Amino acid sequence: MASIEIHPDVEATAEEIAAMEIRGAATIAAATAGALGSQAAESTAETPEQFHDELQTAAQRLLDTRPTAVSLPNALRYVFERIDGETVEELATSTVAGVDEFQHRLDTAQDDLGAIGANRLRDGDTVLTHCHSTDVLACIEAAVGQGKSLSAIVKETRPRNQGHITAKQLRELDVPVTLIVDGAAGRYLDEVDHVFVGADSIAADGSVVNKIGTRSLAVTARERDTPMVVAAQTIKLDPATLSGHTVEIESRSEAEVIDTDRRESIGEIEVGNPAFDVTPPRYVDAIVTEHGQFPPESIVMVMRELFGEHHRTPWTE
Ligand code: RUB
Repeated sequence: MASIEIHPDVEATAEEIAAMEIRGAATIAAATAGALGSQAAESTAETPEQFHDELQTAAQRLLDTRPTAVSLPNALRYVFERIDGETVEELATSTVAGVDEFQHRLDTAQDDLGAIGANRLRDGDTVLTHCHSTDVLACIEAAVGQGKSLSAIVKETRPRNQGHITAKQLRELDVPVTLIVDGAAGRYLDEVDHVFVGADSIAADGSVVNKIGTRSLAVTARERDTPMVVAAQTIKLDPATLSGHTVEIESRSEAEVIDTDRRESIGEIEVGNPAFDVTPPRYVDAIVTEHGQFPPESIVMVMRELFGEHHRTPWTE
């Protein structure tokens, strides 16, 4: 049997996702689909069977990078379900068309979601953000586009400081930004009108998996009656949770938390670095998607409609 060649774009994309040079659930999805497109467009397969093997191997390489954002398997699922044809050429053409369609839908979904999220925001409002979410920024950008004047409190988001990216992009929108350390969020919640966060995965019961620190933010926001809004395109819905699977929480390198010298100077310690946490639905006021906003408890209906009862993993079939 001929050896399976992974396209250099797939390898590069996988390495960049693992190293978080490509990060954030929607961006990971777009890059994953693009890499699969390169694999298909420049396939060296001589038979349809080899083509399928190539795509499955590429998909597995991409899946092995980060486990939590369901947008990655959802991107693969979308493209695999559109692969069709008798010859390698036909199979490649349908794959590339599926990738183009997926990427176009991602853009459209984010625009539609942004327009819906913007309706929650009033002129003069202050928004508190955690991490960096393109879905959240789409809501703020749409509100600014409607002429609303907003300001933002931005949590730095240890250990990787994705809040710095959020702060920069908000400044590009001319939104005044106050950058705070994560532990200061409670101090500011009385001054803010909404907390807006993104999601990496949303489970069938409406639990929201997002960057570590989201849960404690949500609990404190509820205590202050500050609305907690999750901006998440439907590719963040995890169909595997319909059949009882749980979302795997990525644990990242201890070196992201503390450098070796500092650590050694402290003495014998353990270091934990979970990258995400789970916010129960009771702390979430609304999930804003491209199809409208939903209370978290009813997101299961959207999930069933979009994915059916049984989630497939076509890259293993
Ligand atoms: C990113 C993160 C973001 C979601 C949503 O984590 O938790 O809130 O992925 O982002 P990391 P988006 O930096 O570890 O990837 O709205 O852009 O999909």
